[in-house]
Amino acid sequence: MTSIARHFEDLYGRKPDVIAEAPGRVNLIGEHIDYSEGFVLPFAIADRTYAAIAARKDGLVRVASHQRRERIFSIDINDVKPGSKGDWEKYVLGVIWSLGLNQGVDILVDGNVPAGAGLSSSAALECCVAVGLNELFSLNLSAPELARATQKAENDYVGMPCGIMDQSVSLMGKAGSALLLDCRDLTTEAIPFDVASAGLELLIIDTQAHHALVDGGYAQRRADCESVVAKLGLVSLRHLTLNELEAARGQLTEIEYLRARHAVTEISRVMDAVAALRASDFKTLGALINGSHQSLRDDYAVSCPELDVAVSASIAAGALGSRMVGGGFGGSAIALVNQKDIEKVKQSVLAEFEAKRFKKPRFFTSLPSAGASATRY
Ligand code: GAF
Repeated sequence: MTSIARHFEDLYGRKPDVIAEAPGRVNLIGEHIDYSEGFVLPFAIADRTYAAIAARKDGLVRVASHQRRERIFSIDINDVKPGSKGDWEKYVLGVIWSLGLNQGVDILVDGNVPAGAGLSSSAALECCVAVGLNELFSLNLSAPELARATQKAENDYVGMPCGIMDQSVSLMGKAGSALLLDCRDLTTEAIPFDVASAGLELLIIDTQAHHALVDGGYAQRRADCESVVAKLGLVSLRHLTLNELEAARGQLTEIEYLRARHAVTEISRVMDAVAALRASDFKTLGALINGSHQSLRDDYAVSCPELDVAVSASIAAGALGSRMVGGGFGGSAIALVNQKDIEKVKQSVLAEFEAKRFKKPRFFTSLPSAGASATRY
């Protein structure tokens, strides 16, 4: 018996019906453009969240987490609607609500996606519950439909106005590949991402920084982009070229101009990164990763001192490229590094963090891994 099934049985006194899993993610390039209908190139990491689920015949919903001492949270299915009680449980309840479930369930979650590191532990949680319920109740929803449902859970139930990238890659990631995702229609293409055979490694640096700006700053960036779209009469920033943006500069505030410039240039960096990967040109990929960070730092203003130091210390120690990943204002950076330079890069980052009296960073690596799955137990 897997350990989550054993814990489920100890907790709820019966076996689960379904066991599901979903990974966290790292985004190689294409940051803060999913909500502008852009293209992104994330991959699913090996770390994942698991959900053991059993149907109930009454209307009771019970949720517990192995990471939170398996304290059982109970709520009637009729009360599962936005504004309900719950803390982290809202990520689970939101999925139950957005899938329109009308009967009770027992759920236990467990996992090893580092929380607060900008590796999408929340998407992993939502997606493992979604694929588990999809299997248990034979909902027959496709991965893009589940992505929309889990995004709705986070937007409307949890109250975080995230885009569609994290849930999509958690559901549709492919082992060995980064996922080129068109955020307009959720079509995907697996782009082989084999750093190891090129003698490289993708280092993940968790800065352990969490700045208060996170929620308000994210929503404000979205609002700035929407304002540009409205002023220029566009469908989304995806439809804007750099020349058109320059021509329209006078209609925008300086902030709006800079935010739009990030979106437009980041989309073209994603396309260039795909071409570089196809040509196994990791030097160019590294330069594009650096360009992404500069744009996120200067035009989009979502970096922070800890991320900037992680990036500059990595590059100074020989990384081919380095940038912040995810929403920003803290969380993780990535660095594309020759295997022989890994220790040097880690030491360089550690030394700079110590000199600046920042909290000690954590290091991870991960190969691109498979997306979510669920099996009957
Ligand atoms: C967060 C959001 F959840 C994503 O939708 C995306 O916008 C990302 O920040 C920035 O690229 O992870």
